[in-house]
Amino acid sequence: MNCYKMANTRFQEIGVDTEKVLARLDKIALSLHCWQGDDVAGFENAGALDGGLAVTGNHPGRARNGNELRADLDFAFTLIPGPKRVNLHAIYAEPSGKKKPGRDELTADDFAPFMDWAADRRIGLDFNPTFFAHPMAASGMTLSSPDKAVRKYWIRHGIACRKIAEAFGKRLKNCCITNFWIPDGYKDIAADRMAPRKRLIESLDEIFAEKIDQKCNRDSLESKLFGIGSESYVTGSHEFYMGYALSRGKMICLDSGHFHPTESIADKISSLMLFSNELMLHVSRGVRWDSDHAVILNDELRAIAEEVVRHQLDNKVHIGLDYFDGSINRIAAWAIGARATRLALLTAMLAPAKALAEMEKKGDFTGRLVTMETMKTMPVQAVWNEYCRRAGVPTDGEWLEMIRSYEKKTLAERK
Ligand code: RNT
Ligand code: ZN
Repeated sequence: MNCYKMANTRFQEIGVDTEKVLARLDKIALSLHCWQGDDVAGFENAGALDGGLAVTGNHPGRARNGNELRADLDFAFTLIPGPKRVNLHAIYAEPSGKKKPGRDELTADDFAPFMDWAADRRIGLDFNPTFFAHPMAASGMTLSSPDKAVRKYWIRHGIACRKIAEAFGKRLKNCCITNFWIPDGYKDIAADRMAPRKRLIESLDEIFAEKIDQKCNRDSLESKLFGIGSESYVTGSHEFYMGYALSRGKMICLDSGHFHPTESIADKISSLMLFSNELMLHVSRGVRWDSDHAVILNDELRAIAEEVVRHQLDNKVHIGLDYFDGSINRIAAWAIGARATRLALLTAMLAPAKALAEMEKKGDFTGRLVTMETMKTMPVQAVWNEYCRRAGVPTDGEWLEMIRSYEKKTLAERK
């Protein structure tokens, strides 16, 4: 008997149908962040990354333009099972004319190569205005800046981005999610912690006043605890966006690296989903700080997946990856994180959720803990390999060689 058949029988014994699980798993799309492919450089030749973001490592073969980035994504897709989306940032515009548009002048045409590419592959795109790595963001403040001209510039950028996202959604017949993250904050102790937040409310309200077709684009807002250079104060804190997003009918975006190091976003999901219809996640991995390490199958990721799966939030919690590691093969970083995230979802789906909840309700905490421990050695890998095989992608242990040969054939040429 093959491994999958044995696993199927074993899971049946605990009341789980692996075929149903595989069908359910295959309906969840993961949004792959384009910026892992080029260390968040973008195509503007803007110079150094800032906004408190930092990429370390100089592994050879970074994508230097749209074609290289799309080729790398295509290759990554051959390593990642299941439905995918791609998450773009405004700095990935590829304007065709001689005159480069300002970020406040960008239009959907500037993203034609990515739109065509996504249409060919029948995948959806997500989007992000880029409020960093730009002279108008040099003060460390954008939408909450005390300088009206600065605020206005970024408001125009926000509006332009939502229109671009709307065009993505329309063209691809696949609703885009536009995520707003701003770097605004202070390195040192703030004298007035409220004024920037008031300005941020006004700026956001102005951006969202622009009517956009909800079927084509919806917005999320991402908080942060601190960044490099904004250690003492961040305008867009978690509490700020909780209040703002919930009062404006917008989505909150929880980034797993944006909280205290021992604070997990997994436990926030059940609370937020009682007050909101949808949620965006940026799955990342902080090591000591918001270091954006490649996501791996750790307890945190498993806990996040369990929350999504146990509460049947498959269509309501949108999962995007967000990290940038330049010290390892960048395509492998995509594959490691995306495979781990899907494997975490599969693992969660293979657990006897109903039985666990029943035990808990009855106060059988012994049974609950024993069952959870038993799950750790159940033959998940056999089901995972079967899923990969059916999706036509390599199983664990098979894809490293593919990475190595792409590195030799394609990345080595990029000098
Ligand atoms: C920054 C946020 C944000 C960015 C991307 C590039 O701390 O996590 O999501 O990583 O927009
Ligand atoms: Zn993020």
